[in-house]
Amino acid sequence: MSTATSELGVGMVGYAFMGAAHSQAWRTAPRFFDLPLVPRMRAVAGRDGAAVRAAADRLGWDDAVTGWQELLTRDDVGLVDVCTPGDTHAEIAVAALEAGKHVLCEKPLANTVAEAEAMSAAAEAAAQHGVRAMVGFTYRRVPAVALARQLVQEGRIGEVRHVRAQYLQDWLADPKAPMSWRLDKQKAGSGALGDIGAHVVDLAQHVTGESLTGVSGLLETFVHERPEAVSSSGLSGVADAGRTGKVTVDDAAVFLGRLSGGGLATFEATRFAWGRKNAIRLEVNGSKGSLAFDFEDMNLLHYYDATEESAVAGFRRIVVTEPEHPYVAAWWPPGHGLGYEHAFTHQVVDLMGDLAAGRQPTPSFADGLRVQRVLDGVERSAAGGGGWVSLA
Ligand code: SOE
Repeated sequence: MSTATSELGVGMVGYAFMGAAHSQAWRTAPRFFDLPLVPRMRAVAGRDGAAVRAAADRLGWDDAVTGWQELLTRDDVGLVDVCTPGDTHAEIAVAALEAGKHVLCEKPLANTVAEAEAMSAAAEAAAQHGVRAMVGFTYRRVPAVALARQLVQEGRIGEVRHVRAQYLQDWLADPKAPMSWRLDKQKAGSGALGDIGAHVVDLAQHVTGESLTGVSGLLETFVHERPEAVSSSGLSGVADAGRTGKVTVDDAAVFLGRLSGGGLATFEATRFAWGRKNAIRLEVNGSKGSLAFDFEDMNLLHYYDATEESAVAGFRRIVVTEPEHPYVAAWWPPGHGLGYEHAFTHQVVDLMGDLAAGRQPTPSFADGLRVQRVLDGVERSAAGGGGWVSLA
């Protein structure tokens, strides 16, 4: 293959927290992994000319442009990476697919089921021409999570009986923490439910290989008004003493569901769990054993094998840093551990491999739509007081 055909120009829209995480992944993936298709960081788009130029320099992009539409007409851009708030995902992703650009889009796929349906339809049409779309449910690519899925697929825990999934953060537990776009329904679609609940819904379905067939849930907003932010960085911001804004999304979501294989699942998503910084906890109990993961100890997977003699059976603590483990061989010697950013790098690695092979990358926009339908089901259930909503 010539050098020209083994490169893919990338254009990214947005350069805040997610844009920074994606940038490091585009930069790092070809340095640690032998990729069949090498990404080139061609241009980043944002509305503020000076800020986007500074971001391009800081994050390592060749060029900065002030309109995302410009990425669609550039010959040196073959993939558009959407790292903007949810209210712009559908417009950008559909236009990019129609322009023949592959798309990687941040999660949740969209703010509504209707938008997600349009995106999924656009992705299906584009796939006819070899143009691919993927949604960024990144935590699938944490090695311990990938190992958990592998063990379920190998039948190590038998039939899935329970999934217990939580995503706990505390960055909004202080009522004085300032407003952000993530608290605005117009921009974010929903609150904890879509921002972090979406991740655990995807993980539950991905790790078990099953689908949620119905849900019942409750949503709550604990703090309805907050100071506006004068500036923000990552998830924190500097509060404006004089102005307040209205929170129009949920602060927390609890819900339960049925899995297609007959198991039961419970979920909790909140930014009000003091002391829990990014606790993504997933426990799966099967007919022959259990698996447990907590992102705050992300290099570990706990495995209980119920076929062992009861006198010596117990949760085994697997340190997921061996070269045999998913993704790990490209990194450090055993025991040296990986972090949050590595999952983004693995996302790029898998995407490049799939594009080079002409395969559909996962999670696809259809998978993103499946998650969106679950989120919508929880919202409908909560609006009606918590009754059952079938997703069949
Ligand atoms: C905020 O809660 C957030 O940044 C999410 O939007 C991300 O998807 C998650 O990875 C970390 O937390």
